Amino acid sequence: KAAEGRINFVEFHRYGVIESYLKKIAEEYPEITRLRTPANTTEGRPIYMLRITTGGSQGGQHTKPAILIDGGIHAREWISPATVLYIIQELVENPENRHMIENVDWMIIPVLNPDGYEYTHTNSRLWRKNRSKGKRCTGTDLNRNFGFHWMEVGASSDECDDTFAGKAGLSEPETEAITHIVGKHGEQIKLYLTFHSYGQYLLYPWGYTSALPENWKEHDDLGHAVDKAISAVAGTSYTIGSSTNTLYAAAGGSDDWVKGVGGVPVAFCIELPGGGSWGFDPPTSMIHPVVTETWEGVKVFHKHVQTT
Ligand code: ING
Ligand code: ZN
Repeated sequence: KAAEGRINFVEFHRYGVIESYLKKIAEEYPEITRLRTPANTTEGRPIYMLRITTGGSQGGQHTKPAILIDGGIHAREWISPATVLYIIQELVENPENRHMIENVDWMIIPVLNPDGYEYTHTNSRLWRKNRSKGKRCTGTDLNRNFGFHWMEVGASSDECDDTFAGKAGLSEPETEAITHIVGKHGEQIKLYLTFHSYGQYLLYPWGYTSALPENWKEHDDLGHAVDKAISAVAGTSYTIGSSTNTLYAAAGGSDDWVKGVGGVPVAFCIELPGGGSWGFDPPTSMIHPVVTETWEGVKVFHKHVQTT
């Protein structure tokens, strides 16, 4: 049974609550956590990255394989930050999972787009982009802004569109936060997971082309193993394949950049289950079932990194 945490999974939290939780656990578990602020947003909010590993700053850290995880690239996909927070809670607060932080170093950003996330709470529930100002409209789609085959397909150059790719590749502080982390720890990072919603897909590169990466079979086998673990809980099943061949072609996604430029061998974009009238607004009663079943999949991802 999971340890009692300081955050709950019966409601979607405002950024301030998430911020307090991260600070509290970083304070309470100094031997296994480090809280960093890799960037600030255009509205001045800090983006947080929690690093979780045993051994403190000396023993082990930097030498183990690492897993990089982000959530909340898209503002309205609320189940994503909830899922990533649950992963943090399990890794930090549940002693049963100690082995998972002993042999792997975790770098976790629960909300990459806090400006957009707050805007979906205060103004417009279905906002997708960040909140950087343009001349006529606001917001860049962070998952079209990464600088690898930027703007080649499935992205818009009109700043008023939901898939506006930005003034240039990597023009935004949020995307820069990811490239900075990967630039610094690229060799160590063996797996990247980016959580989105919705549709129950385990997507691997590429998004910019229908061609497949050299290690597509590793992705495909791993995806099927993860699906098996998740579906064993309550029957939720995922479709596995490359972004282009399974969903649609779109360049500038984070997973394409992390693999294609960052050199991280394995990358997945996980489209969590949907719900509610728009798909992006599952009822709060769905949070606990989704985050707990998804955690079973994360265990399989961890095992893969540990044994390869
Ligand atoms: N889906 C992703 C999107 O950014 C994706 C899926 C990513 C497709 C990259 C192709 C390439 O559109 C959601 N839900 O955001
Ligand atoms: Zn998304």
